[in-house]
Amino acid sequence: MSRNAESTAFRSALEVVRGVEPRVADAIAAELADQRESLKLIASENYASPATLLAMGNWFSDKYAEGTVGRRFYAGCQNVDTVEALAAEHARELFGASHAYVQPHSGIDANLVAFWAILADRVESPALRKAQARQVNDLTEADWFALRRELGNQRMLGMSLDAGGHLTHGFRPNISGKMFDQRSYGTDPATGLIDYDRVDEAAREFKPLILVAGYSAYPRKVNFRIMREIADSVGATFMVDMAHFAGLVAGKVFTGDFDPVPHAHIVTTTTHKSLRGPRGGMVLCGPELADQVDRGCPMVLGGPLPHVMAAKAVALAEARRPDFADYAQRIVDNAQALADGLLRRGATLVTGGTDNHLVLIDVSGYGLTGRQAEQALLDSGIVTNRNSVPQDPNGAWYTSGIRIGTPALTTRGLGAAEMDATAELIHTVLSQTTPGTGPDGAPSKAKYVLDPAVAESVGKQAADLLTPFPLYPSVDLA
Ligand code: DSN
Repeated sequence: MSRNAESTAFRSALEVVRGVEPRVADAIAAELADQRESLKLIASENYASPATLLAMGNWFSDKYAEGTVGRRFYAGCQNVDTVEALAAEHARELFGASHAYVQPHSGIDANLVAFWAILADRVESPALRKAQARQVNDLTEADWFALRRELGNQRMLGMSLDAGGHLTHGFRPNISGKMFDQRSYGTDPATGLIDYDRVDEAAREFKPLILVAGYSAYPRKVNFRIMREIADSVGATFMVDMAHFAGLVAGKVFTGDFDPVPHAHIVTTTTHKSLRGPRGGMVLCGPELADQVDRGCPMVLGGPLPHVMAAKAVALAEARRPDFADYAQRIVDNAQALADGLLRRGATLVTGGTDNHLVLIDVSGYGLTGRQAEQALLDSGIVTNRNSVPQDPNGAWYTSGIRIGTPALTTRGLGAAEMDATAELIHTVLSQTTPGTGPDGAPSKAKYVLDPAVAESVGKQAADLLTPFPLYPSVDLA
């Protein structure tokens, strides 16, 4: 594809939008400019390819397609069938899964589909069986009451939030925490690592219906073979949410015991993080759960987004190319170079390093909260997000951690030398920031003091670091 074609495509699209609402066209162009200028270290973000982005902006957006391929509730879905089938085929081949469901709009949606499929498969409820057999009209009020009672309060065991687990794994601010009776397993306070013996103990004591593995802020690999053995020993369904590290599975950096697909009964993911696709979700499973998973829409989801499924097909095709494996390995090499650079400069890292795409800095070593550190880094042109650390004394709002990840900068082409330079910039900002005080002079967890000259100098260095690695070099909007 020539660079010219990509520039023409995006320029023309903006021109058309500008003809109706110029402020939207301007905001789209400004977003590209902002992304080009910032040192993006948000572990869950990336840059999708021009082909992936362009596959989303079209008339597939106009089509309703509830149901699944070949079994729709609307007529005229033959082209939607084509892209949905292609996306599912690429997903199955890429991950070695027997079934792929590519409709979820996001990670939470994918998890809800998985929860529903597991409940529907596992919970003993005659009323549910009737409902599943499409005999809904035969259900009495008492049946419906029993169905709700039997589905409610099932048990889930997942990784605790402050150890890096995710809200959607049964935590109260999320619907999953209201649906399930949840317990969590943490990490070893000395090493920061998952202690599988403790997970085993918790599973034996709690006897969950679902054991969940997966994380959004744990900087290490998880041994899914051991987790499956634990699930089997208590008769739990083993679910893995690989949203953060799906790209590392796709790129065969995580193989054997660390590849969730052969070990889990069901795997969920987003498609836009390390996998570098469009915003969206996906579910992979074996034949036992496939039928329930395929009921995701309209059971759990609103109408599928065919334009996003088209983009998923494009991105998954890209991830099947040999160069994606090289990309995935470079994500981890970069994270390790960043971790090494921070450690050499005296930073404290949760677990002492990383073997995936993310690094979690405990900024209490710099005398800061996560919120202070996040804002000071942002002032200096470095985009990160604050995150709890295990047993965080500052809670989930202020936190004591900064989470950084390398998928996006690796897409731009930055390598080990630039990661070391990035570590220097982060360390400079954090070591020169001090906690501030509130209006009454009391210590504040949000206010901070950073010399604007330092922020400006770091911002300039960050911009210089990016100059040799233009974002979307094929796209010129001028
Ligand atoms: N919001 C994503 C993240 O940043 O990790 C996960 O939901």
